[in-house]
Amino acid sequence: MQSVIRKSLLDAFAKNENQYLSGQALAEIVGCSRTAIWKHIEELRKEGYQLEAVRKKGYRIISTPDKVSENEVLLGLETKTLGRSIHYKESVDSTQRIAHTLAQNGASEGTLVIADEQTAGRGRMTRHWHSPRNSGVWMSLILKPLLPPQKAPQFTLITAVAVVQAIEEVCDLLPEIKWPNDILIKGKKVTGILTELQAEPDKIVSIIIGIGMNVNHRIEDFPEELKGIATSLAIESGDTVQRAKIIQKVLERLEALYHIYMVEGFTPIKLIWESYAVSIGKQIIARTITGELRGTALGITDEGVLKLQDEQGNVHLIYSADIENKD
Ligand code: BT5
Repeated sequence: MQSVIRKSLLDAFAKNENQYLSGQALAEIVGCSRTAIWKHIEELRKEGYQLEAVRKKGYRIISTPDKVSENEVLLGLETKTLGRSIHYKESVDSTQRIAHTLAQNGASEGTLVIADEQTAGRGRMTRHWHSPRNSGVWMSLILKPLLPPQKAPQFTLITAVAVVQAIEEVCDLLPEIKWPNDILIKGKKVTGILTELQAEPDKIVSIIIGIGMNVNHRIEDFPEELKGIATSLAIESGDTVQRAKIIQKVLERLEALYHIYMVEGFTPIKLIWESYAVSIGKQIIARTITGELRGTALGITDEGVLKLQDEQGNVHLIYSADIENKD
């Protein structure tokens, strides 16, 4: 376990990003001797932090290890609320289950659960979500908007926009959104979103947004059944990606979009969402729990519901489905 001193050291570097901090200054901030600081700096190096030491100037963090525990995510995170309280676990069954329990026990808005590995990660309708150790972002975020429960599905779309924007910013790739909850790169799934709800009849108590993002997987890391349909940021960009960095960007983008949504409603989000959507205007098959519908995807309503026009010209509103493009 990381010591309290190392945590306050990292906090100090986070607050003074890109600046050198002298041994003396650090000793004063964390309240120990300069010799102790030196020992803790060595410990941080062993943990994978790259620290530069310059005479007469002090220490500066050059890079952090690819870890997703509290310190790495908080270091440089520019949000007010989202991700400010982090529950990190090396291995869990599902971050969704933990977030549900935390929410039931009164966790505050923005509480984030992150795991290095999920042994029973889940998708929609109890499908399995492949979540191997150390290669992806497996996280669940608790939001508590003062809204009626029927608004909850919009959060999948808001999150999808935050994810594509974050990917664009960190990796210079061109991700697309497949309604309602898939993020694709060149047609392959890189991220899935799972929005779940704790609600009273007329109001949301908590929304639990699960995000599963394949980050540093190589193609051979996927099981056979996913090799043809899944991809990762590293496969597409040719570079490994710092998972903490992408988590930070998702949280920052989501916080901004969430604010816009609460003040101005869904319309501005819908416009951005449409600019990333793959199926709009295309021939699609929508598989819902009650059956299959074929037709043209016309777009989404102001509520985020998919509009599909069948061959007879009837327009159907689709609240939840798996979509397959036909052209
Ligand atoms: C989703 O479901 O896409 C939502 C996935 C949400 C996962 C996150 S991880 C953190 C949090 N904790 C959890 O336990 N879950 C959330 P759905 O649209 O139903 O897609 C599921 C389907 O995607 C599966 O049936 C597979 O075909 C495919 N799949 C499974 N693992 C995948 C992966 N790692 N990458 C790409 N596709 C995958």
